Amino acid sequence: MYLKEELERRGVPALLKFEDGREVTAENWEERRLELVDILSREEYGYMPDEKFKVSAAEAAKPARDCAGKAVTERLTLTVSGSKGDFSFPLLICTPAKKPGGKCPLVLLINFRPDFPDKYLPAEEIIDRGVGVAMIYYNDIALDKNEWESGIAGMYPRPEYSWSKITMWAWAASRCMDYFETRNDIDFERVGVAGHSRLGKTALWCGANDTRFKYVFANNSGCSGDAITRCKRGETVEIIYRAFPFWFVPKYNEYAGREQDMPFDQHFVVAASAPRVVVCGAAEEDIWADPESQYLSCCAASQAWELLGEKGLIGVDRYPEPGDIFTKGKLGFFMRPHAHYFSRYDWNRYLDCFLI
Ligand code: GTR
Repeated sequence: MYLKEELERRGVPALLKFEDGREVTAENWEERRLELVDILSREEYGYMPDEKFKVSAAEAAKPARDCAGKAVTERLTLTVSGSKGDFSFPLLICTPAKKPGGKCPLVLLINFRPDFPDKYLPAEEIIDRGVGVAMIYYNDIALDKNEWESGIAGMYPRPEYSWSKITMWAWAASRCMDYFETRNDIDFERVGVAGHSRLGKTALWCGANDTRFKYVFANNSGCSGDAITRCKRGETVEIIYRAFPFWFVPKYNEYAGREQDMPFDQHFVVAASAPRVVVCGAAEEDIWADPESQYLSCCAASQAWELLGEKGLIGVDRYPEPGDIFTKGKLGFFMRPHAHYFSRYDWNRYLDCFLI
């Protein structure tokens, strides 16, 4: 394990031990994985409603040729039906007009804006690599505010449902996946979920909950995302909870200033998607997220892939430097020069992993 001494110094909890003390093996990994999801639900992000939803899609506009005719963009309205009634939100899907074998891989971006294209969504470059891209706008699901009336938050309110805005956004991505499964032009072995910053946290949490996403791309997700919380620089539990209590369940705040008491750390959310592909992107100047702590999480989480006989993180035994790209294993990490942003450089790193 890379940076083993540093992980020990920070007192990061063991990944490969059950809460009851049993050893984790390749045979019981799935049981441990579900335990990780349960711990993170209980302590940090909350639980998704425990019911089966039905989804249907309607055209919101006629499909249009895009990207010089290389792509087709569909604007849909997805309706999710559950015990509390119907809930609808827009879903955009842009796929290559020519799909070899009639199918294409697809990345679902949970985005900050409803615009298409968008500065975080370089559609033509993605299409040119043979990949489709879908997008939802997170405020269409539930507002990024400390209120519980909007969107799905109003239909499944707290405290009756113990969830958070991050969990609601992740839940919506899974409902998109329900819909993708009804189509015959998507390669289900290659569907990924991506997000940046708070939505990078969301992408990780979505991958942990929904194994149908075979790729998880967490861009600059940092605190309460891919960064080890213990002894982290920049943002802490206390700071993030004070600013964004609604991203979490109230229990998380108990660890403000008491990170050492957490029965988990963020390598759990990274490992909860093992042995699927997870790639964590950091940015050199993003000290608030803390690239060193982001890399540490990958070092610790890699044990899950290795336990299963898979290539985990193929990295180095030191903290990362700008320009480092460690994406040869199924758990990838890279550190882009410059600041917090979802850049084309980042997309290209994710697409490199997607297309091998
Ligand atoms: C910051 C927050 C970070 C990150 C970021 C973002 O204010 O402290 O954890 O999530 O917002 O989402 O842009």
